[in-house]
Amino acid sequence: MLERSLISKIDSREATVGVVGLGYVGLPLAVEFVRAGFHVVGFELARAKIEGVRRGMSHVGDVPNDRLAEAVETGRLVATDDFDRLGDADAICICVPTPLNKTGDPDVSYIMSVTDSIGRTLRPGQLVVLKSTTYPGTTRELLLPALSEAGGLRVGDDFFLAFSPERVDPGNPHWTISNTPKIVGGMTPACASAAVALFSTIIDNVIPVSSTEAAELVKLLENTFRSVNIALANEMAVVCDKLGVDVWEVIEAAATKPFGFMRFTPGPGLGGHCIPVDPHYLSWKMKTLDYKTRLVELASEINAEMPAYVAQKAADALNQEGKPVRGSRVLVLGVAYKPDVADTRESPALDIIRLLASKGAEVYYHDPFVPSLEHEGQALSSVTLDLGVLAATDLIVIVTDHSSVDYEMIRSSGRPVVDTRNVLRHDPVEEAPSAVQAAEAN
Ligand code: SAJ
Repeated sequence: MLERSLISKIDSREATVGVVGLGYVGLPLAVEFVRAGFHVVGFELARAKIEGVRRGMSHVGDVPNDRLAEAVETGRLVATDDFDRLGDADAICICVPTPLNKTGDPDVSYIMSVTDSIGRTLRPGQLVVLKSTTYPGTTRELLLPALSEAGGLRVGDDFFLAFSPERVDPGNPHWTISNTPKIVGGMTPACASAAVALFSTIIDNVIPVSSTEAAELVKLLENTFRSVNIALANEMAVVCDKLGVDVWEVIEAAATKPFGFMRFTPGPGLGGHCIPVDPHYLSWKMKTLDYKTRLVELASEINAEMPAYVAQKAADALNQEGKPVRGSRVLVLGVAYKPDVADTRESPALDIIRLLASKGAEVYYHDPFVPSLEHEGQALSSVTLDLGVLAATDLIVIVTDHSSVDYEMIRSSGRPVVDTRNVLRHDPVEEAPSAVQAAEAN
């Protein structure tokens, strides 16, 4: 029984774990498996990342250098671009990107390239776990045939195949790999058992579901849930703006409801390579089945419209000052996709910069986490945030509310501000009595 021998190799830590893709998911996972006692081979295409890992220099914010160096010093973490060594691993976790291509459709080329490599060295007793977020059916329709045809091995008997989504909230100090419940869907019960055994060595709570499709959909539900609720918050921001009501007051008041409400906040749009992307994997798959996921798609549209909405608010704010956009100096404060991370992928700030520049504004940015930025072929550098810079600024647009920024300086500069994150925290109750207070006063 190959399943049993694999599980005993996992339990005894004799198993070698392969992690393909040493990014924000793969590198933390590799380090956790080393800390659990395994030999880990990290497979990565980028030479710079491989060299960095070997030197104990982390390229992932959630993995401090000392933690990586400690793992390397055990002698049980190696990084390589030699994918022929995939056959050495008893268990392989695929943690490669699943972006959208130019037409907005799923790009599973990274998954398929790795799967082909695994297929070339697939041997009896190996477990393969796909972790990349993808559309339901990917594991069964793409990976299973590619691996089964490779060497005539039978899934569930000769090799094991599962899907297990990552749940990483970059920058979140509280929820870590080990204390975040892990969902696992096996192609067969034996596949599920092997995957549960593997992740149970590093995660407190591992939960099997009945199929790989169920596991794939769990992840898409989690992230689509966020996209839809963020879209509602964004639509409420537009509604409140048109009604002259403070959306932040409304949300904070609604959030006092102890049941049946979950607080989401409006913003300049959706960033990161998950929430803006993942819902499109679901809607794309359903289109192939002639079903239009209208709510999912509408939410994505609303979120995607927010950068243009913010650019318009900026133009309106300049207009209030009697200044045209053209020639005005606009400081974008924060370009990462969310606070206290350095990642600018899909960041709405990039759209806002582009839109304002296209209207003729002289746009520059400050972000303590992002020293430089590639913008339409131009290299932009983060400017120092000081009174001199602020005095020469016609408008400040707060796009990302990093906690380390001196907002008191922003407020005291007296410059006009479009605050998409309510970080200047004007308290609407202090400024003007709410309807409730007005009623009570009468
Ligand atoms: N955002 C809002 N309003 C909100 C919440 C978020 O505008 O109320 C924006 C953020 O500014 C950001 C984007 O949405 O631009 C995504 O934010 P996020 O908090 O979902 O952060 P991600 O994409 O780094 O991580 C998410 C995980 N986040 C949380 O669970 C809080 C989780 O959904 C996934 O585990 C992860 O993506 C992933 O890798 O799929």
